[in-house]
Amino acid sequence: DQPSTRHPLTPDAISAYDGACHVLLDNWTGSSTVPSRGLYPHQWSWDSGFIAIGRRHLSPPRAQQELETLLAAQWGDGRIPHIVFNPEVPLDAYFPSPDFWHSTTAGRGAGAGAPRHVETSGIVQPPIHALAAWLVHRADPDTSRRRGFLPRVHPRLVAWQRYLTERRDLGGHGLAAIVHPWESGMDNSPSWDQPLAAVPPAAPGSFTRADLAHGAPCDRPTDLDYRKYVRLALDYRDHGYRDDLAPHPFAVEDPAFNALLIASEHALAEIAMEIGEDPSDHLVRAETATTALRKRLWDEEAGQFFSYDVRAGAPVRERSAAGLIPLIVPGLPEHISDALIATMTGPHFGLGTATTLVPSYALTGAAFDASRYWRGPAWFNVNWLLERGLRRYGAARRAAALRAAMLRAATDSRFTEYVDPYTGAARGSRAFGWTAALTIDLLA
Ligand code: 9YW
Repeated sequence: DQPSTRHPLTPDAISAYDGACHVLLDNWTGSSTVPSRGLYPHQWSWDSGFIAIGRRHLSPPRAQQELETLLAAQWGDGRIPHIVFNPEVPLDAYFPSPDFWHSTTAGRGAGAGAPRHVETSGIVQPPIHALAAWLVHRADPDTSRRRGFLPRVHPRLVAWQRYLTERRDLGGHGLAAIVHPWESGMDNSPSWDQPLAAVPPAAPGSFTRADLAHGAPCDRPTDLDYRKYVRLALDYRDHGYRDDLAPHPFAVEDPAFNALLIASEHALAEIAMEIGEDPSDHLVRAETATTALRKRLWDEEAGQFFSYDVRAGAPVRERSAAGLIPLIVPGLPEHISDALIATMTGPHFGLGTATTLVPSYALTGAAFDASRYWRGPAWFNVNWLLERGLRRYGAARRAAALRAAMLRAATDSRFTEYVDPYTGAARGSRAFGWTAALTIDLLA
């Protein structure tokens, strides 16, 4: 973890803290936290990572439980599913529901070792978990040691990272590939338009979207996007979620996903040392993946990382904020960290000039849309990662301004899911878990 400054408790800070605590209390189910009561009523993988990072300041045992509830749904092959379904929630509250994924059905999830005691999805989300576990431990090492938290989660986190670096190295260059846009956590990013182009959409009317009951259609992915998401997920399911059998027509190396993989490998090294194990394997793996990230995804001329479309054998030259997130990776050469900060604050992302928060996609990009989900709006988890990256690479003044802007936007919008990057207007659902949790982390 990087040193963070202690911040004064102003009346604004107290009210932000209070509001954020309420969201986390309201969204707690007894064993984990829902991202949002209406729109996302189950447990989501990377949400739980961010939420645990905020919760560690309120209740280290609950932050540990958040991660352990998720890890209890880990599959035999090491994957951590992107959704763990709450059996008490009606099937029609969220699409795709357990009767779509069929994780516990023989011939479906069973072949890849899906657990029998709980219904889950069959795809994954970005691997923030080892980093989250380490930060949760650091918040209260005594409680963590007394409860045996790290020795319990370490083998599961190792299996998760190995699943990604071994079974998901579909390009063969030492990076993990995502096989579905939902796996990026940035569902409808313009970076997926090209790799999705040849995917045949599922038939219109073959499923019912539940998300439109909770959000404005112009803030959400389109129907055509959803039809492609459904097709990819069904194909994967019908191959038993087996990475050795599934054809994976969508296979993309995403810089944000891989940056979190690397940050988590560094966290595993810290965890190994804390529990008396040898960290060297983790450090070697982190180093190897960092070299692959630079070789394969860095674009010197663009001053940012791009995704790589494994099927097309070519980079996707769309300026997504995912291409800035490697700023969280330790040990980048100065020319890369300088270029990332210059791109973030230059005309493409406009931080500090056109915007106060980094948009999810470049303001200058042809597909930019200030309202539509991951095609322009600013998200709190992305900005939280970038704030850490700015601090890591010595841009303390910029980091402080970004932190202040995030706190303002989070409280003004009642902890909304995402905001219009120009106006700060709230978009998506309110009382959103990671927005509240990361507010608490920024204030702690
Ligand atoms: C969906 C829960 C998830 C996030 C993703 C976000 C969205 C699910 O919500 O995906 O139904 O579209 O894109 O990052 O984890 O908050």
